[in-house]
Amino acid sequence: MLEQFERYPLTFGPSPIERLDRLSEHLGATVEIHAKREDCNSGLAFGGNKIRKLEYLVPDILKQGADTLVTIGGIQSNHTRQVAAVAAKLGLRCRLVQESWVPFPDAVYDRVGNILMSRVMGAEIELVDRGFDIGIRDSWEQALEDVRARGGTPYPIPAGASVHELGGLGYVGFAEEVRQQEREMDLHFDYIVVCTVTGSTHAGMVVGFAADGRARNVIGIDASATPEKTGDQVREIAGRTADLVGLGRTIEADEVVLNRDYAYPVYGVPSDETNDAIRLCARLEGMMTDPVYEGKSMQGLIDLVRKGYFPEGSRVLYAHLGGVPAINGYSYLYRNG
Ligand code: 5PA
Repeated sequence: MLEQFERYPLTFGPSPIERLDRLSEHLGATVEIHAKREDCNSGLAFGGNKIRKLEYLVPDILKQGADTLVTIGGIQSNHTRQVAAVAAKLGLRCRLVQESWVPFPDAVYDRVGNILMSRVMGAEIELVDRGFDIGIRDSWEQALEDVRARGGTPYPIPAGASVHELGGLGYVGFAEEVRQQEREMDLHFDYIVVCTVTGSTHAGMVVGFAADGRARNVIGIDASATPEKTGDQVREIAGRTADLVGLGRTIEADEVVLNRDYAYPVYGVPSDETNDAIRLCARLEGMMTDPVYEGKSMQGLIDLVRKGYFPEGSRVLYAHLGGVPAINGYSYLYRNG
C-alpha cells in the first residue's frame, strides 16, 4: 500500500519480534505473548514510534526546503526528543514547545530523560505552563511564527506527528512489516496491543491490518485519559489514511477499538497497577516500560490476559513503542525499584 510514498530510512530495518515466555507462563500460559520492539528500532537517540512515522515526513521536509523542525509535547515528550534527533541527523534546526502536560512533582522532571537529550542534541526548547491537550495549540503556532519572524523556514510537525497528513503512513508500514515477519516466522498474530494517545500509531495499524481483516484485533489502550478526543482523532486519521493509501474502502467506526480502563488517574501519572505491571515485566523479561505510555498498555495487556479477554491459545503481539527515557523523570517514585 505504500509503494507510492517516499520513505527516508531512519530505522535499522524491521524491528525485532521477541517471545515473552516468562510473562506468558506467569499469566497461566493461556496465550503466547510476543513483543515487537519499536523501542529498539533506531540508533537515533533511543528510537521509538515517532522515528517510524518521521520516515514518511522527511522527504516532504527536504522537498519544502525547511530549515527548522517545529513541534510540541509535554516536558518528558518522547516525540520531541525523536524530532530533535532527526533534525540533528538531517542538519536542521529544531524548535520544541514543551508544555506542562503532566502534574508530576519530581525535582528532576524537567532536567533528565527526554528533555535532557533534546537539549544535548541542540534543540531550542521553550517551556510553556499549560496542561494536557492533544489538539492544535497556540503555543505551537506562535513558535512557527517566531521562526518565520527570525527569517527561518519552519516545518510544522503537530503533537506526535499525528494530524500531519502523512502521519499515519509509518504504522501502515508496521502492519506490512508484521505480515512479512509472520511469513518468515511461520505464525500468525491474533491480536495486537498498542498504546494510544495522539492516535496515528493506532490509526496506521487499523488501516494496515484492515487489509487482512484484523483491524478490530488491534486493541488500543488509551493512555490519554481523554478517550473521547483520542478515539475521535484515531478514527479521523484512520479514515484519512485509508483514502491516502487507497485501501479501497472506508474504515467503520467499530474497527477502532480503544480500551479506556487503564489511563487513570490522569495522563502521565502511573497508578499502582501500572507500576505493578512495569515491575512485573521488568523482573520477568528484563523489558523496561515507562509510566506514561507503555506501562499502561502493559498493564492493559496483563489485565486482559488475566480476565480471559483473549481466547485460549491466542498469539498476542505487544507493540513496544519506546518511551523508557521518561522513567528518569520519576526518580523518586522508583527510588526503591
Ligand atoms: C507515545 C506518544 P500516539 O501518540 O501515536 O497515539 O502514540 C502513543 C505513544 N508510546 C505510545 C509512546 C512511548 C509514546 O511516546 N507520545 C507523544 C509524545 O509527545 O511523546 C505524542 C504524545
